[in-house]
Amino acid sequence: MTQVPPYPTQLAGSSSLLAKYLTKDIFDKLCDKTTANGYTLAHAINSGVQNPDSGIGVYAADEESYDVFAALFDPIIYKYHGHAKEDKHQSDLNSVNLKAPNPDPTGKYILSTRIRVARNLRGVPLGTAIDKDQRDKIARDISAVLCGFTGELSGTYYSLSNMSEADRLSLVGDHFLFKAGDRYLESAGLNRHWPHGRGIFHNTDKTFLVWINEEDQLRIISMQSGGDIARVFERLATAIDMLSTKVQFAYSDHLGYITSCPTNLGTAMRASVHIRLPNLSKKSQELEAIAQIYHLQIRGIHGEHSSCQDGVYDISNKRRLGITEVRCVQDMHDGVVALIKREQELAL
Ligand code: ADP
Ligand code: CIR
Repeated sequence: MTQVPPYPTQLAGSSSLLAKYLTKDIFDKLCDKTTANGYTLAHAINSGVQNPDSGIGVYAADEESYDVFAALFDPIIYKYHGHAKEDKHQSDLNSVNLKAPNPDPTGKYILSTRIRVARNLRGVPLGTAIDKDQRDKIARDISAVLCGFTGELSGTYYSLSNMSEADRLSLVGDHFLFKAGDRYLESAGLNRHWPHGRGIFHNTDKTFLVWINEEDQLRIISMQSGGDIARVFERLATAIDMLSTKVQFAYSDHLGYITSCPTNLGTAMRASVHIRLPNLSKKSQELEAIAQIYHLQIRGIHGEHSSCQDGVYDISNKRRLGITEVRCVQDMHDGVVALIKREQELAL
């Protein structure tokens, strides 16, 4: 008989969505449930239990996790994305529908623009439950597909196992590569067998990059200096189209692209700028208010959970599910236009 874990009392002081929605009743309802990949409630909540400072605190192992643990995941998804159980997701990667002239043509505020999507393969467990052979196979198969790309997207695959420490640190420092040792991912089981099966593909200019087997099996990234958001989106859409002709991704009509963290469901897209806002940085309530109106998330520029330095922020769309990719980027664009306008007013 499987042993049922006790209710995690460590959540008492946490403000995560896990702590908010994992009542004793929900816990009792879900604590003996398991998905076909052997994923239990204890696995799904471990990150939030071990890291009480989590914002969310849960991870999935497969599309089935979102059904089996729906009593916990549904309210989290609704709170984060405003997407209800009966809602459907929609996709639109057509750059013609995006109205995003460069908000900063003189380059005074926007340092760089980056848009990424997460993808996972249909029928393969997510990184939280994948085994070593399955992970290695993804790295082999996907890098082979990417190495067949031509033109602007042609590039090289670099495995993390063979990379020198100096090269790795330089790629991380320049914002191209994921960091090692994230404690939220660690306790979600996403760092198992590190660094095996992990790697990065990129073109010569490092404007098109694909992370393999980090938080999601693929993170497809388009980025460049400055604020030409439309160009970055167009490049990403082309790359996604090309990959989609070779690989089948996990997708549902309700949840869109299936990802290990529920915040990434749907478009799985985060469109961001690194932007200098020295005056607004002294008025954090105003900054937060604009972010809320335009559905923006504010991060520091050294990745998630990093803090702001010298008035430079990572500003991105917060919503990803139940809205299209074009809408995600439009949220970010329109919010950035508003932030720059206010920054200019404050400078007068
Ligand atoms: P993700 O975008 O995959 O959710 P992170 O917030 O951890 O994850 O960011 C990953 C890396 O991408 C970090 O090094 C971060 O600084 C970099 N990055 C994010 N947005 C931009 C941007 N607009 N310009 C340059 N680098 C960026
Ligand atoms: C957390 O719960 O804080 C981490 N597991 C990361 C959640 C996703 N990131 C985010 O919403 N900023």
